[in-house]
Amino acid sequence: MVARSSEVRPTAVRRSASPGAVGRRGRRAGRLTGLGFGGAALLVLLTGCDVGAAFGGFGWPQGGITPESRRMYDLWIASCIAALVVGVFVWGLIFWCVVRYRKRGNELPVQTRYNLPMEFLYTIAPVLVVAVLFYYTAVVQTDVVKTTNNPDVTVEVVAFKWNWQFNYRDGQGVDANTTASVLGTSEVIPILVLPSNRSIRFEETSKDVIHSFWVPEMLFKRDVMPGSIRNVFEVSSLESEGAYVGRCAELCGSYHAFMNFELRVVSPENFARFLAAKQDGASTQDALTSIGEDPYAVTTKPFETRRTQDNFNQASTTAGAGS
Ligand SMILES: [Cu+2]
Repeated sequence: MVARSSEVRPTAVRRSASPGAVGRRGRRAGRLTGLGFGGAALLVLLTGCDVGAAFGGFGWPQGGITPESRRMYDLWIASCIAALVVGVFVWGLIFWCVVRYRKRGNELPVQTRYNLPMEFLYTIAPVLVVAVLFYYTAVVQTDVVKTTNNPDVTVEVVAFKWNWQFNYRDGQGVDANTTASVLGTSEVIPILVLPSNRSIRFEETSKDVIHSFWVPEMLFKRDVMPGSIRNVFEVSSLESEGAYVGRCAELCGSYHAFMNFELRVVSPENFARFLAAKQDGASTQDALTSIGEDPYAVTTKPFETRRTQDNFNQASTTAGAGS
């Protein structure tokens, strides 16, 4: 009976059933698992040495100047490392299978079906990976869009085709008063002066169409909506003093690309002096000069619209005039 039943079994099955083969497989599986854990441990060690900087931020902009930007950056780097760990594991399995189970003859390989542990693994593992990524994304997002009741500075951002106005406010919401204002023109880039190491609340509103307030070093942009919608966001601190270019990141019309401004981060003392000078009626340029800052933007310049009489279509003007 035993002899008969062993005769109908495929050769490969008989081979795998031998205790020696099981031991070898066990050792191989152990080695693979060890390699996987070793690789993961190496990556964790490398994380301590700032993997992000070594790999150019994996495509994410570096040099953020707010705590929020650093949290988003860390989330991105951790997600990339997690993806790489999974990727290396899968690539390893693929190449191992290609070599281990390459065609050696005409014998049909073992046909494995209904391997419940494997099916369980490749159903549960992706769900776990997505759940972990979702959890950390939700935590970071909640932190980034969080607003507080008592920010140190509140500034109203007013966008219009194609420039910006920045109003320093004495409180929050539409009912607060503007205590000083900076307005951009076609000739002068508006400079938004803000203090370092203070929490800043931005309240956005548009006079016409949808714009988007974007300072690349904040690694954050938010649409500026017309009407009653008042988009609000906060940064808990601007950590590095300096000048940073700001842009409109929403295609808002012909001169959208020219809609730049400059964020100038100064010390809290200089900010107080700047604001006092503005409230005394000084121009933005004079107020900037009074605190030892460059009076004009240094990161961008007014664009040449080239809208002169010379390049204006005279023929169409004439035709238009007659109608
Ligand atoms: Cu715009």
